[in-house]
Amino acid sequence: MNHEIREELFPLSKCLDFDNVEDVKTALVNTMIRVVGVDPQIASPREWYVTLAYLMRGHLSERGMHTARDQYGKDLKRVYYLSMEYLPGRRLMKHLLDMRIEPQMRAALACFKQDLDEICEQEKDPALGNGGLGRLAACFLDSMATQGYPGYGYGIRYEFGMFSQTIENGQQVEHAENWLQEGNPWEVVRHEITYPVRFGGRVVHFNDELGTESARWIETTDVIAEAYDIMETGYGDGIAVTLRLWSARSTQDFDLRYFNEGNYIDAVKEKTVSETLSKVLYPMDTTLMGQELRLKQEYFFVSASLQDIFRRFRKTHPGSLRLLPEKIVIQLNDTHPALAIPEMMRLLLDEHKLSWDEAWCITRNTFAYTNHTLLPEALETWPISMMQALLPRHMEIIYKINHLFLQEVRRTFPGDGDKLKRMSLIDDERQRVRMANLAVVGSSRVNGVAELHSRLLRERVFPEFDVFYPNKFVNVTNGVTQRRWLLQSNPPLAELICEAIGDAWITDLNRLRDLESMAEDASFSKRFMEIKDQAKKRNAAMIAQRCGVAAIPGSLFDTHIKRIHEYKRQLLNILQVVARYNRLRANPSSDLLPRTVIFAGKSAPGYFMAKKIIRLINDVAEIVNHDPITRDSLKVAFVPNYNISTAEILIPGADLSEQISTAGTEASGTGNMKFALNGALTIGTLDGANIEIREEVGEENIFIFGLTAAEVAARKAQGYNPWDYYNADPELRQVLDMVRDGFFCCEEPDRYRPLVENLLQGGDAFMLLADFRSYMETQENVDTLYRDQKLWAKKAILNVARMGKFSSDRSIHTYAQDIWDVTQMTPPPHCK
Ligand code: 26Q
Repeated sequence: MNHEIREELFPLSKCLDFDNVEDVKTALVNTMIRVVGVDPQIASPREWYVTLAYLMRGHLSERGMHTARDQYGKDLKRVYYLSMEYLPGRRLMKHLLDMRIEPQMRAALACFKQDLDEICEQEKDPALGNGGLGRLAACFLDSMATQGYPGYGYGIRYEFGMFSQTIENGQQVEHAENWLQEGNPWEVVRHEITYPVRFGGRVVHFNDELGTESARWIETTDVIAEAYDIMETGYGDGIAVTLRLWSARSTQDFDLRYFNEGNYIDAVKEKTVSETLSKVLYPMDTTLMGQELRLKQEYFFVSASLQDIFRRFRKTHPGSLRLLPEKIVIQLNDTHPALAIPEMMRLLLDEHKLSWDEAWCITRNTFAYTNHTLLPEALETWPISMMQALLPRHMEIIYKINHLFLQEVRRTFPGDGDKLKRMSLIDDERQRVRMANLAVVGSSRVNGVAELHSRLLRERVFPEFDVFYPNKFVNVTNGVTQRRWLLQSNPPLAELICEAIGDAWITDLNRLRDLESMAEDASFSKRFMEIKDQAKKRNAAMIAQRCGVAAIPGSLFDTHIKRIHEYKRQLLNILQVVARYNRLRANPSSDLLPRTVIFAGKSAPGYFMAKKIIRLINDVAEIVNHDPITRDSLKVAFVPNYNISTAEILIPGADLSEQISTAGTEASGTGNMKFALNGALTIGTLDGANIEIREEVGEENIFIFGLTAAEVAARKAQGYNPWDYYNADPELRQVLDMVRDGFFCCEEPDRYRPLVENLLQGGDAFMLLADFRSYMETQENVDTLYRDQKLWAKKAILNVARMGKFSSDRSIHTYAQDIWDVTQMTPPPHCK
């Protein structure tokens, strides 16, 4: 392909000068009239939002073309990030900040009597994910773009994202999240980029002309995958990363003409059945197993993505599939896209007629797999019968991969039948396919997401694989993008930092170290604390509006926000709150430090215990917030519908970050990093990335409590008895008795009996009782320190200064070096 001639014919050169306010004004008016079709004289804030979005999208598209031309021209190796979830947050302000044109845009809008912040508020927050894993994918796209890596994201364009949550009578109620109802101005539909995705049918084997055995997958039911692109440029607006989301479309339109009148309605029904594939995100962040629709979603997305990846590869390397691992790498975000491994085998074997050994060599060297969980019950498995019915050819391929793999294992570990059983891709007893084992065998690298997690993965989850594949397991500690989690979510703090040390930290977070010298500077500390105070006021206003709770002015804002899960131990926190309440009531004149305890998070709709915990928090809030003895020194708020946009307000406005999972259960956590970056101190266990945060900030600047992962394991091995703690600790006993006996729910005294029984009779799987006393004592240390505002400020500033490691830029550089083997591009020039 001759790019130079084309370049001449279609130069990417004349575009809008965003620094010229008059030009921006003209462009806005033109876009509104010609594209949105609205008269600017009467436009609503929403119509202004759509106008801005289209204007920016046009620019992003131009950046995308520059990047694509560069990548094709230089034949660069590409990274494909496959993730079932993305939580990118609102786009508008992000792009204005990336392009550094926020002031110009604000000024242009002011001329039209419009307020940029109000306009930004119009945007729906795309909730195409559950929690950490989805947000990580979004941080990674931002970092890839900012740091200039040739990357693409693939995912599903769910019509209904994560449900929106309200709290009614203290309980979670789920509502459909119809985020596309009013359209999505950031996406571009690619009607010409569609692929068929096949399901069901059967496989026939035959010998081809050359006498080699071939397989054909026939009599399938097909669905069409249609591409929607969202462009992402990073800070400085240099390089673009495309996020391509697949939407399911029926193939049935074609068949309709063959149908007689009587079958018409049924034919349309069929059509809607195929289109349910991209209808809704599964709102659980562990595998509640066996939903056929979920398996179909996984294959749908994987099959479309691989067809697209192959198409792009063949454009530049026709007929040389052996080059694939040199030119592309596919990162699997957990096992959800692990079917990509047998799918690539199928394409290479059945469609490209490669030999098994060649196909396997290419496949294994193309994939890498990130694991995000240690909980054994959260490892994905699928019933063989379901896979057999839906993906018969893949099932054959998986059996063959397994057969050859186990043969090798047998040679290395002769006579160890148990080991073979554990390593098998098939769980014979339960008749299920183990997706994690498939992903490990089919990838060149497997990584955990924090040091401890990666070590425990090797020691506890995949010990046999670790011996068998000595260099396969690596660590890449998670990170977060400072562009969203400081620059965008906390502008006053970002500005203070820029004034003090310049703006290099925006793309190189290690530069924050320069703040260390200001930790004891009186005027810097003062401004730092004023900014925190402002952020708390903004936070308090949001909380008042959203849940009607009045935060206590000047109190310590103690914040626990994340998915509601037993292992994350929101229950331990609320038990601590009850103990605090009891102390206040027992001693009303004590000067216990005033606190506002803030919770937010969603429970999986079918997760009984998590839903009880939400209700308990709300019931406790109801009593505590209205008790005249305590209401001025203790407030509890549950903020409904936690999402990226609420996190952007809650995190800057927090003093204390709760990261209190049972040691050895939280893979990494990323909220912990966002809080510390905004100057909150952490109270946490030695779990996930908390350990590395402690290493960075120093143990005197973090509140660590509780058992270590090793101690948890030892205690369990000895036989852990929660009653020992109940009997030995009167304060704990009083708290548990109150919850169990209905103190917080007089109208239904047994409401929380199951929660307490789960702890006492049920064995307390997450060891809340074992850690309770240590947690209480550490919370007292928090109170003591908070009374010394100067010392608190110093520690908070040191936390910010020492967060350099936790930028997703660092994570991405590590992936690029250790796993992907890709290099940074130089940003193409900006047009003027
Ligand atoms: C799988 C199959 C069927 C239905 C749902 C799922 C499913 C969906 C989402 C399973 C897991 C998830 C999400 C997991 C997740 O968010 N894990 C978090 O990942 C973060 C980023 O690495 C870590 O920081 C957190 O510690 C981890 O909990």
